[in-house]
Amino acid sequence: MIPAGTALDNGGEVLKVDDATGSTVVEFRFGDRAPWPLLADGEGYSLVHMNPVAGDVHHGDAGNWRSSAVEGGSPGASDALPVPVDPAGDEDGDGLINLLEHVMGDGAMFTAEEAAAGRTLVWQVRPGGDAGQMVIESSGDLGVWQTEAGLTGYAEAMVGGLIRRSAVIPASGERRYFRARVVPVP
Ligand SMILES: [Ca+2]
Ligand SMILES: [Ca+2]
Repeated sequence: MIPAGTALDNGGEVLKVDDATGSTVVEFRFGDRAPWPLLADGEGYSLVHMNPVAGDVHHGDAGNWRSSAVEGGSPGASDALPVPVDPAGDEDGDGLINLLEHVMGDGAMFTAEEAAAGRTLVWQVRPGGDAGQMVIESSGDLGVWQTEAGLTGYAEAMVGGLIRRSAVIPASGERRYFRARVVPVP
């Protein structure tokens, strides 16, 4: 238990939970820089583990955490959205499968804009859409795709109940394509 009046460090720190017999249940470090959820870094939102019942939960992996749906989090309860009954179906007939819209919201916005910092990818995810994980991939030829690791300047804001994320694409002089892929969380 964490004593009242104390708080986790907004700069990230090691968390260790022991059980009554003193053996360690979990020990990991959380961070406050992307890809860790930026809204949980002093903005009032909680860090929420997206798949806490899985056998191997990788607490130290930023991709398994998200910001809470509302400020202050939801202590004692889950704020996860109901898992789509038919993940591969298209309930509203707009060509986007239910799992994609569960994770990225209706219409699944993923676009590029010109910003002061340069060409910027902008996308949205639904807080609580935990049945899938969004991965950004890039390609030079639309044939071979790889997980994009070169984005910089991550930013995050809550807009209309969706988490709006953006990241700057480093200028390379070469044509690059980006796509968002949503993979089911087992
Ligand atoms: Ca749809
Ligand atoms: Ca839709």
